[in-house]
Amino acid sequence: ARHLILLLGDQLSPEISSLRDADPARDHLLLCEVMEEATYVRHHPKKIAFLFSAMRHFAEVLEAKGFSVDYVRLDDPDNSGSLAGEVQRALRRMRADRLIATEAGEYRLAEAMSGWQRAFNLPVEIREDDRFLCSKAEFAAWAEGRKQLRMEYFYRDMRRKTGLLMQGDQPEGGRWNFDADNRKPAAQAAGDLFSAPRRRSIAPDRITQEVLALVGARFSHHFGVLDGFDLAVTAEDAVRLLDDFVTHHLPDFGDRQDAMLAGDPVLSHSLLSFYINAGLLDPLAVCRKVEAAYRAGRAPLNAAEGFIRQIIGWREYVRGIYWLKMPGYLDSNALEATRPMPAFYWTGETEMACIATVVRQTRDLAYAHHIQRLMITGNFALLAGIDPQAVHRWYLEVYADAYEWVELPNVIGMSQFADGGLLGSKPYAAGGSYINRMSDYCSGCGYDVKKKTGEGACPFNALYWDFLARQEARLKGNRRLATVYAAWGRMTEAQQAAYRESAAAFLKALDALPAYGEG
Ligand code: FAD
Ligand code: DLZ
Ligand code: SF4
Repeated sequence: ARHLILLLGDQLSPEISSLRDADPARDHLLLCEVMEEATYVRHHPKKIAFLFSAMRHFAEVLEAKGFSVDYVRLDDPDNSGSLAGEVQRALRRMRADRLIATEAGEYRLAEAMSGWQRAFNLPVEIREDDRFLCSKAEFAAWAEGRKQLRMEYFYRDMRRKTGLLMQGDQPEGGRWNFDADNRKPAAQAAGDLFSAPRRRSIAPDRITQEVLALVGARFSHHFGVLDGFDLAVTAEDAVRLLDDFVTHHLPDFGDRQDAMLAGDPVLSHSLLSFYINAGLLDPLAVCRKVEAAYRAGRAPLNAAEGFIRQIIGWREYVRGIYWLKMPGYLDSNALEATRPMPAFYWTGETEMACIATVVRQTRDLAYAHHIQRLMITGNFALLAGIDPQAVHRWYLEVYADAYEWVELPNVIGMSQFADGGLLGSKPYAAGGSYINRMSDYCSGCGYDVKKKTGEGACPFNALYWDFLARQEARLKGNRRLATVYAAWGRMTEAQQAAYRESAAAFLKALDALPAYGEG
C-alpha cells in the first residue's frame, strides 16, 4: 500500500501526526504552493514569502530524511491553483491508495478536506493535530456545563497538566498569575530599552531570495512591504531566535508587555508567533526553555509566568473557543456594528499618530505586538463601530502569524466583543488617556490627548464615551463597567452632549472619506 501524505503550509513539524508512521520506502509526501491559499484573503507579501520559503526548506529537511517529496511551486506550469487540484494530480501520478493528512487549522479548509474521501474515491485519513496541549475534545469537556469560559481557570489546568512552573500541586511563587507586576506604563517600561541588544536578523538565503522574487512578482498588489524580509524560515534559525529572546529579552518581557513606543515596534516581545504557528517551533518546548531560564535565575517569575501564560493559556484557549463555536462564531456581531473599514487601515494616512504608527509598522513588518493590535487598531474599530467581519478579514490579511483559528477569537471575541462576552468579561475599550499612559504616540500627534471634546481633541476621548452611551442597553449590566457608567451618569447633560456631538462629527467626517481603493 502506498500512501500520499499531504503537509499544509502551517504543518512544518517533523513530529506532525501525519508523518508519525510514514515510511520513506513506501510513502510520498506532498507540499504545494497554491493561489487558492495565498489569496483567500490578500495576505501580506511577507506572510506568503515566509510560508513558501519555510515550506521549501522543510521539503529539503524531509528529503534529507530519505522521503520522496513532491513539491509543487506556485509557478509550476501544471499547478492547478488549489489544494484539492494538487492532491488529485498527485494521487494520479503516484497511484496512492490512501491519503493521509493532519487536520487543517482553519474551519474553511477542514470542511473542504472532509469531502475529499468522496471526491477522490479513496480512503482519506485525517489525523488530529497533536501539536496543541489541549485537544478539541478535551476543551469541549472542560467547557461543558460551565456558565463562563474564563481563560484563567483553563490556564491553571494547563499548568497542572504540563507541570510548568509548579511546585507539586501548587503554583510556583504561591500565585498563578503575576500580571499585577507587569503592565508598566511607557515611561517606566522603556528604561534602558535602547541599550538592549538588537534583534538578530536572518539574511535571506538562495531559496528565500527565489521566493522573494516570486512573491514580489505575483503579490505586489497586496497590502504590505516585502523589502527587508528577515524572518527565520528553518527550525534551526527559529531556535536561534528563541535562544536570543530567552537570553536578552525575556527578563524584561513582563515589565514591557503592555507598553508601546514609536521608536521600537518590538520592545521585549518574543517575535515567535510566526514560527510557533507554522510548526517550526514546538510551543511546549518553547515554554520549557523559558521555565529553565527562570529556574536558573536568568529571568524573573513575573516574566516567565506571563510568557508561559500567553502560550499554554491564551493560545490554547482561543483555539479551543474557535473549534467549540465555529462555524457560527464567524458571524458574531453582538454589538451590531456595521461601519466599513476606513481606508487608513491600509494607507496609514490619518492624523491619529497612534493608528498611523501601528498601520505603517504593520505594513512594513507584518507584525504588531499584542497591545498595539488590541488597544490601537482594535480599540479604534470597537469604538467606531466597525463591522467585525471586516475587522477580522483585515487582521487575517496583515499579520504574518495570522491563521483564522487564533486570529478570529482574538478579533471577534477579545478585541471587538462581538461574541457578547464569551471570551472576555468586558470590552477592551479605552480613551486617549490610556494610550497616552502606555505609549509615547501622543507627543507626536496633531490631536491633543488632554482635550476632551471639540476642535483638535483626541478622537478616542469622545469616541470612548459615545461608544459606552450607544451601547448602554447592552453593557450597563456588566459589573466590570459599573464604575465607568457611574462616571458617565455623574456628568452634566451638557458634558454628555459635548462628547456625543464631538463623536458624531468625527464619525461623519470618517464616513465621508473615500473607501480604500477609491483613490
Ligand atoms: P509575545 O508577546 O512574545 O507572546 C508570546 C507568544 O504567546 C506568542 O508568540 C503567541 O504564540 C502567544 N500569544 C500571546 N498572546 C496571544 C493571544 N492573545 N492569543 C494566542 N496566542 C497568544 N496571535 C497570533 O498568533 N495570530 C494572530 O492572527 C493573532 N491575531 C490577533 C488579533 C488581535 C486583535 C489581538 C488582540 C491579538 C492577536 N494575536 C494573534 C495574539 C498576539 O497579539 C500575538 O500572538 C502576538 O502579538 C505575537 O507576537 P509575539 O510572538 O512577539 O508575542
Ligand atoms: C497561509 C497559507 C498560504 C499563504 N499559502 C499556502 C500554500 O500555498 N499552501 C499550503 O499548503 N498552505 C498555505 N497556507 C496555509 C494554509 O492556508 C493553512 O494550512 C490553513 O489556513 C489552515 O491553518
Ligand atoms: Fe492617538 Fe489621541 Fe494620542 Fe493622537 S492624541 S496619538 S489620536 S491617543
